[in-house]
Parts: sequence; structure tokens; C-alpha cells
Amino acid sequence: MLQGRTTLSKFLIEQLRGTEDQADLAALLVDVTAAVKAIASMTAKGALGGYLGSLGTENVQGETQKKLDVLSNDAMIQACEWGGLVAGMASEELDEPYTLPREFERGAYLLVFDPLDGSSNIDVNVSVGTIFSVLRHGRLGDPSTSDYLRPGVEQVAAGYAIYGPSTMMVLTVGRGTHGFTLDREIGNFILTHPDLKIPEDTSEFAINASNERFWEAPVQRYVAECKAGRTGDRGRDFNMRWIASMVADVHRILMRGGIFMYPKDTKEPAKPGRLRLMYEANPIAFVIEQAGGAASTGRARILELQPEALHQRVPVMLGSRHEIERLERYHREHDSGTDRPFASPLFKDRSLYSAEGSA
Ligand code: AFP
Repeated sequence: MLQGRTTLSKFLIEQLRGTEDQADLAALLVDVTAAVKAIASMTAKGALGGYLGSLGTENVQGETQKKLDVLSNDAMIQACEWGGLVAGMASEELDEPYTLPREFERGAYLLVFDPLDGSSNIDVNVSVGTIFSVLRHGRLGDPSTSDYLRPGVEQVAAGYAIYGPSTMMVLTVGRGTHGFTLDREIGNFILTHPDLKIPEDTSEFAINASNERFWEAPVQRYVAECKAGRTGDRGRDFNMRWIASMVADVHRILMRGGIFMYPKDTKEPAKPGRLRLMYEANPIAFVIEQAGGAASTGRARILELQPEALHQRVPVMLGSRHEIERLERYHREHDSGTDRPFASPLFKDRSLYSAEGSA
């Protein structure tokens, strides 16, 4: 059954051979896949397993918790707390970091995760995912919240599972981004998408367009140009997708290119964005960059942000590198007052910039 096929475990051991992380990091990621298999089984059962619907409770984000949010969180905790590989864990579903039970040995890593991203899609049977990030715990003793607040460039591993028509895991340990497909007959993840690369250019963008009136001008400008297609500055038509499940939109971008945006919007001025830095933006940014893409807030590289709070939100724009570079240029021009007066009727039909090649 396995001849010539590389399992996730074998791949990790080979990728990490000779590194300081080798054995323990590979073992931790295998524990994460155990949780992913359990979550995959629950999401596949759906209504038959009594897994649909909400609990009527709210998480720290003030969002209604689905039954599967809590069950997925439990699966991640139970799979990873016992192995002596983590010093602690943090989750979208937990207000504070999880302190290991006294009887469990502490390990060298911190595991941060969104156990079920896109859970508002569960009841309508649309793909959802699990996102995880691994940091080093640089000292002895149980981690405090501040020990988790490390920039994304310090991640030693990150990735996601997508529970779609097939269950896949996509991850990086800093040596490229690689995809694995779950073979349910043998219960193993098999390497099916080695060394993924995101095309530098794209004609497909993903954003929740219902928020258009709340976006900042550079994002309005960028999306308006995509919608204008060949009749506008870009000189070519674009396509739009929005699955409202970040993992699913990101997976499409890894497979065929594209740009995903969840920008800051003034709908809730106090919120700097919707997506969380520690367990959504950072791990996905690591995966995207390792596949040759880019990940930005519009004004800064996501992986270089210094986190200030465990559940901090940030603006997110990521995917095909040339499109992110264009968006960042539009933010610079806006902030310096040198952008085309986007809403001005004076320039309604003309642009100060050539359509292409000015990224
Ligand atoms: P849920 O986990 O609450 O469904 O949120 C999913 C998410 O964080 C991310 O996966 C989506 O890209 C984004 O929210 C969708 O947001 P909108 O519902 O505002 O489009």
C-alpha cells in the first residue's frame, strides 16, 4: 500500500534530519495530524454524528461557538498535551493559554491554533479547516501569555488542514510548503503536492465585497481596478471568489494563484481587521511565503509584526507576490498623498499610472 509513497511522518523525518528540532518537532506535527484525523472524522459525519449546530455559548471573540469548534479544540488539546513536546498551548477558543495538567512533562514548543476555521460554514457543508503554528518556548517553566507573543518569523513550523472533498494538510518547517492527502483506507497522510509554488501574477481576487464602503482607499482602488478589468487600468479581466473560509480560499491560492484580502474596515473602527495574528495570519503567512507568495497588512510584512495580545486582529492581504507588491504600493501612495485621487471625478476616466509593469 505504501510502496513509493511518502507518508507525512517519513517526509518530516527526512526534512528535519540533522536539525536541532528533528525528532521532537516531527513527533509534535504527527500528534497534530492525529487531532486532524479526529476532526476530519467528525466533520465528515456532520448531522449523522450530531455535530452540527451551535452551543449557544460565545468564545473570547464574542462569536457563537459551534459544537465542532469546542470538539475540535478538545481534539487538539488531547492529542498534543501528553507527549512532553509542548510547554503549553493557545487557541482561538480559549481566553487564556492552556496550562498542561501537572502529570504531563513539559516540552520545547508552544502550539497555537484555530481548531476550526470557517466554522460558520459547517452547517451549510462548506469546507472548513484547522490552522496551527509552532513556536519555541525559550525558557523553563510554564509559559505566560507574553511567552506566546513572538513574531511570525520565529515560527519553526506552521500549516493547516482543509476538510474538503478530500482531507489535506499543507505545512512548512521552513523548507518549502508541501501538501499531503489523507488516505482514509490506511489512515495516513501521503505526500501529493511537494514544493508548492504560488504564481507571481494572478487574475483572481478574494474579498468580502459587501464591506466595500468600509475599506480604506488603497483597497477600494485595487478592487475597483480588478472589477474594471480590461476596460480599466489593469487591461485584463479578473475573477472573484469568496468562500468565507480562509483555509479554503488560501488553499485555492496555493493551488492556482490569487490574492486573498481581509483588510481593515471602518465597520468596526476599533477592530484593526477580522483575522487573528497568532493563529490565522502568522501560520498562513509562513506557508504562503515558503511557497513564494507574500503576506502583508498593506503596510507591513505580517511575519515581522510584534504581537501585542494573544487574540490580536490584523489586516490580511496575501497570495501572488506581484499583486501584494501592487497593493502595498497603493497604500504607500495613499499614505503619502501621492495616489491618484481615487474618488475624484477629475481623474474618473484617466490614470496617472501605466496599467502594467508598474508594480
Ligand atoms: P468563522 O470561523 O467565524 O466562520 O470565520 C471565518 C473567518 O475568520 C475566515 O476563515 C474567513 O475568511 C472570514 O472569517 C470570513 O469573514 P466574513 O464572514 O466577514 O466574510
